[in-house]
Amino acid sequence: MRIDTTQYSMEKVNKQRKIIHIDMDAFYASIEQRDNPQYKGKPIAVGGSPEGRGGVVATASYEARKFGIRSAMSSKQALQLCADVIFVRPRFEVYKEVSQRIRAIFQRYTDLIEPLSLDEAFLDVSEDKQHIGSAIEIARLIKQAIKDELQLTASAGVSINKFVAKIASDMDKPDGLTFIGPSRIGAFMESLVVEKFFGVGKVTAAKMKKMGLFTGADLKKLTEAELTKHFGKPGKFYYKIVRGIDDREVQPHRETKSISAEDTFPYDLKELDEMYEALDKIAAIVHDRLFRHGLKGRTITLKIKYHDFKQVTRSQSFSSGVSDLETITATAKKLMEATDLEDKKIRLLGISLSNFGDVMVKKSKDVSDQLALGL
Ligand code: DCP
Ligand code: MG
Repeated sequence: MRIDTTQYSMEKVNKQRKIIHIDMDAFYASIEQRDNPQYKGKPIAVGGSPEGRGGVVATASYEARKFGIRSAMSSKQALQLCADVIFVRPRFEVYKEVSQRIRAIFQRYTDLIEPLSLDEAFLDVSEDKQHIGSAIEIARLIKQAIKDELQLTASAGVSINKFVAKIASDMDKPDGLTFIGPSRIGAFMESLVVEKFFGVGKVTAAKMKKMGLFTGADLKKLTEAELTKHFGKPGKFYYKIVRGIDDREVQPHRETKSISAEDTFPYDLKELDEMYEALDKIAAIVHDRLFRHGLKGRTITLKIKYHDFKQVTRSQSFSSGVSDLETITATAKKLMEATDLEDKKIRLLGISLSNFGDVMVKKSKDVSDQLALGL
C-alpha cells in the first residue's frame, strides 16, 4: 500500500497557528496598589524619587497616566504634571514572584511560552494541553485566573502570529482582550502607522515619512526589491509583515543572553560632547531594559559604527553583576575614550550588558542600590 504523504505535509504547512500575547496592566504600579490599599485609586509612580530629583519613573498607575505621567519620565517632570503623585519604591522580589505565578498559569494551557519581560509573554496555543481549542477562550481563562488568583489584570491579544497578537494586546488596555482574525489582518495592517511595524525604529520611520510612507497601505505599494533597495536587508521583513505574514516561532527556551540599546544618528557625530550625550541616552534605555528584566550583567560592551560602516566593539567585565545607571554610563564613556576618536565620524553607538549568570535582582540590598541612585 502506498501512503500519500503529500496531503499531510501540505496540511501541516497550511495549518494556522493560534498565538496569544499577554501583557500585564501597569504591572509594577498595579502590584503596589494591590498590596498597599492606601494607594488604590491614587496617582502613583513606581521608581521615582520623592524629592523629585534625579529619579526615573519605571511605571505609573492609570490614575497617574491621566496626568500624562509615563515610564522613563524623570520624577521632576512627573511632579510638574501632578503635584500629588506618590512615588513608591520598587520591590523587584515581589514583581519576580508574581511573574513566576503568571507563568505557572500559562503553563496550564501550553509549554510554548516565550517571556519577553517580567510582565509580558507570547504563548502558542495551537495545541493546548486542555484541548480547549479556542485561543480566545484560553486568553479569557488566563485573564480570569490572573484576576482570581493574583488580583491583577492583564490585556491579551489573540491572532495567528506574534506581531499581530502583540499589537492586539495593546489595543484595549487595561483588562482588554482583542482578537484579530485572518480576515481582518489585511485591513488592519494597512491602517497601521509605520512606527508600529516590528523592526522599524526612529531613524527608519523618519526616512519612511520623508519618502511619503506613513501607513501600512503606503508601504504595501512598494515591491520587495524597492523595500530592500531603500531599507537594506530588513526590507524583506517589512514586505512580509505589512502583509500580515510573520513566521517567527514562539521560542520557549530563548534565554536572554544580552540586553542592549543602540542609536543610529540622523547625522554622523563628530563632537565629543554629542557622543557623551548620546551615550547618556542609550545607557538610560539599557538601564530601563535591565530593570524590566530584573537582570544584572557582568560585562558591558560598547559598539561603535563609523560613517564608513566599519565597526568596533570594546568590553569591560566586572567580578559581580552591575545594573546601575552610573556604572553603565561611566563604563561606556571610558570604553569610548579608549578608542581612537580623532577625525572619526560616528554613525551609531550601542551599549549592551551580558554575562548574566543567575545574578537576578533578588535581595533587598540590590533594590536599595537602585534607590540610592535615585531609582
Ligand atoms: N518598566 C521599566 N521601565 C520602562 C518601562 C517599563 O522599568 N521604561 C517596567 C515597569 C512596568 C513593567 O516594566 O510595570 C512592564 O512594562 P510595560 O511596558 O508593559 O508597562 P506597564 O505594564 O507598566 O503598563 P501597560 O499597562 O501599558 O502595559
Ligand atoms: Mg504591561
